[in-house]
Amino acid sequence: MSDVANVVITGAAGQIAYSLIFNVCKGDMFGPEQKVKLFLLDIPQMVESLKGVLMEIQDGAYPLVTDVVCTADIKEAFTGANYVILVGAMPRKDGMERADLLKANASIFKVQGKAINDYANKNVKVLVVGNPANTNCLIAMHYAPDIAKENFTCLTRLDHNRAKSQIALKAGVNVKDVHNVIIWGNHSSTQYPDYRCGYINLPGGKQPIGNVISDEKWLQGEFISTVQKRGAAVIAARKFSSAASAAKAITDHMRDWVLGTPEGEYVSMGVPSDGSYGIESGIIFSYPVKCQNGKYTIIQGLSIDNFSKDKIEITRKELVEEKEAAFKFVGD
Ligand code: NAX
Repeated sequence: MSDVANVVITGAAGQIAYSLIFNVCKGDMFGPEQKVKLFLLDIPQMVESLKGVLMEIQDGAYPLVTDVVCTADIKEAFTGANYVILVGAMPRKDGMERADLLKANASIFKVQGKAINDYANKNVKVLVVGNPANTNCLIAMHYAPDIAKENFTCLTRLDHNRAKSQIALKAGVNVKDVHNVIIWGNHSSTQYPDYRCGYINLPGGKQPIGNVISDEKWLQGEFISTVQKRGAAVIAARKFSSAASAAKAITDHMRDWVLGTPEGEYVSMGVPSDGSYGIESGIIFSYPVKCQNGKYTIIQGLSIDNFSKDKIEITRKELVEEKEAAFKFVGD
């Protein structure tokens, strides 16, 4: 990494970005020594609003920030990028069918994938957040054939963090003591939050989650549905979608990818499937991974019981359907 990392954030005038940008400025994402040049991209109508964000970055007096570029020009934003965080997307509007949403976003992520291919650093790391995140990531990756596929990921860390917190609340422990929960599949309500490989650090040593929480009905029912539907629950209560927690999850995802995960720790990332756990290649699937030296590795050899197989199949099937629908709109 050069002295200064070029970091692109799209949807930079939106509500997630309003937390995320300041996490980056503070050094929470790339560490306390890494200087950053920020490229904040939004649509032309929002560039005026970006100027307000720029003033707040200046007023925050962050020593790690060397420069900030606010733009609606995709070439200006992506040129020389080391890290690209694609947050901006077309939101679902009233009366919009799922197919309309896929179509609108497929065109956005096609253009952005091409721009990453043409202008970004060849080692760029890309995280897609805008929904439908897995399929948007697939589209962007498809249109960036000169960039290694493993450099494209999508965000399921918010779901992962939600799962950890639900387990911590139920077990009455601090969330830092909950480890190795897994989110499998799509960042949607078909995702499968899986506690079976997880453990909790207790004063007497580590214990499987299933030994600490004896309520199996909860683990196989309410736990899963609470995590699956958490986004909708936040909207119902707050009238806006998750923002600060999404920014925290994006920061966790990028930090772990770049700086590495602790020994023995799994985190969940949406990554190009490679046949692991019977998921065909050609979709972006959330797996348990560990990260070292800027690369992730899918954790292999976990046992998958029949209950889990069924859950994983539901989310796999949805991703294949989304892929087919999205590629109808963008061609090959
Ligand atoms: P906002 O509507 O507050 O902000 C989105 C911003 O993106 C707007 O400023 C808009 O002008 C901009 N934008 C739209 N099209 C663009 C384009 N082509 N290029 C650049 N900018 C563009 O949404 P926010 O709450 O910030 O959420 C952003 C996205 O994250 C949404 O798609 C949302 O569904 C998704 N989420 C994904 C999550 C995940 O875990 N993968 C969790 C949180 C969030 O729901």
